[in-house]
Amino acid sequence: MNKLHIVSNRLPFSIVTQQDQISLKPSVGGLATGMKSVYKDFEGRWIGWPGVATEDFSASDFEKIDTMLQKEGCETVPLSSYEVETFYEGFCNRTIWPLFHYFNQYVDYSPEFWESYVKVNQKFADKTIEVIDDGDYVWVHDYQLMLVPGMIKKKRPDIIIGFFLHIPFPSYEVFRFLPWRNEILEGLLGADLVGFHTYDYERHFLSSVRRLFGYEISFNRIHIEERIVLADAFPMGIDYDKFHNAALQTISKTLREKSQLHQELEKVFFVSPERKLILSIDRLDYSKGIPHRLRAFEKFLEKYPEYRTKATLVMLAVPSRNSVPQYQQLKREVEELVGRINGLYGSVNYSPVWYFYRSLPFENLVELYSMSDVALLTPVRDGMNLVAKEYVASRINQTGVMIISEMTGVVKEMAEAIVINPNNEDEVAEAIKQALEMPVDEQRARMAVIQNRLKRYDVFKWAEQFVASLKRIAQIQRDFISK
Ligand code: GDG
Repeated sequence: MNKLHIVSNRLPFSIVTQQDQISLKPSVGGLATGMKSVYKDFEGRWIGWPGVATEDFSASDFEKIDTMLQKEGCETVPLSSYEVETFYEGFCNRTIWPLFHYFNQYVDYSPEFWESYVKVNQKFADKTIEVIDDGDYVWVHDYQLMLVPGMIKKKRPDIIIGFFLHIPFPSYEVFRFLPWRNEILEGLLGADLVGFHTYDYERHFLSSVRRLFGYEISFNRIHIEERIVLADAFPMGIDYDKFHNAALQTISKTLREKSQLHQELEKVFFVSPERKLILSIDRLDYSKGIPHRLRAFEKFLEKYPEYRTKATLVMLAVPSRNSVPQYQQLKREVEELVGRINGLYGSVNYSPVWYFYRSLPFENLVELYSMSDVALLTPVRDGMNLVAKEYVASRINQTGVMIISEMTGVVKEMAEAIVINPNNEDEVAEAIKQALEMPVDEQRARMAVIQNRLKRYDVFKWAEQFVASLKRIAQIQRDFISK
């Protein structure tokens, strides 16, 4: 049996310590859900970091963690706090993340970060090489591990490797700023299949390969001496049924079963039945365009005073990367804007913006999705944006309107939504009005089309198709060598 091993920065479990007892908590993110379905079938291992620095535990506790993870099919790559700081918070989140999201002015090109990135990628590659048997497949994930495919290929040229990038691949004119652009491309080209959310990212990648290395490229095949590398688009889906079924349960709950948040939201409609909820959910990240959204909402209230008591923006900002200065600055900016809007247009009975700076349990997330009339998502750059897909999956009676930024990957699958440029605040303000006034028939017609599309291509299909392509490329590679 050929196994498939998954390599990602984080393992699909986090470590929980309660009263000196260490336990594992499964992650619920999109990647973990999609991958669990494939890696169990292929009997492979999951190689990754458990999310805690080695110094945070005694050597014996770390061994315990390692053993627990081994039992779950995982191989641990331990990272010291210096590595967490320079590799993860450094090169990943202060170099690659801003550059690939077109935030040039935020990029930190410290050579110390780069050196750590190389060393940590080598650790991941070495651990993977230890577990590979002949004929196995490897699937490496995301921007934290772009050198890993090349490092594995160097030692095991016979192994078929896939790589998937979860964030945008920027245009060559941006990518070329990176002092280590050649090394990153060489790393990626160690894979036999390089996957992206959209065709645009694939195109940018191919153009960087052509311009930096001059390799011959026919359609999406890159010819490198004795082998070829295939680039392709695989738009990531969500666990559609999970969200849909949870939303079904939410609307059928009796009063006693309802969460406190659910009851609070219902009270609003009880007091003012005409009130509409506009939902905004993201990690607090500068790529998500949160200040743009707030300014557009402010403009909307300024321009259409009749909505001043009728529209509430429910904004969930999930804490993220607090140690990076730009994230601290963004938090202050968002809080100031929320304060300004509430100060200007709020009254005893009405708060224009309900702002939550925290992460909510899954149940509450689905309640927000299913009770909001409009989803307002305005990233200035976003690889995909799974929140948009989750909102759609949670709309049981097919009402609800999606306003989505044209700078996201998800927009390619949502032509029926209201598509906006997040930098055009007047356009966003008009879109809010259009969404709030959209006739129910039109809402249903648009929503039904998007729902059908997302239901068909869910996260399981996504993983299945990537793996099927990986197997096809194994054959193409063999044919190519025997020619
Ligand atoms: C990266 C790329 C790409 C959010 N708040 C809570 C919560 N969430 C969950 C959502 C969703 C996930 O987090 C966020 O996913 P996104 O795709 O929207 O954004 P990123 O975190 O930036 O993800 C992105 C993605 O990778 C996948 O390839 O789409 O472009 O940037 O699943 O549900 N979950 C819970 N409570 C919260 O408060 N439980």
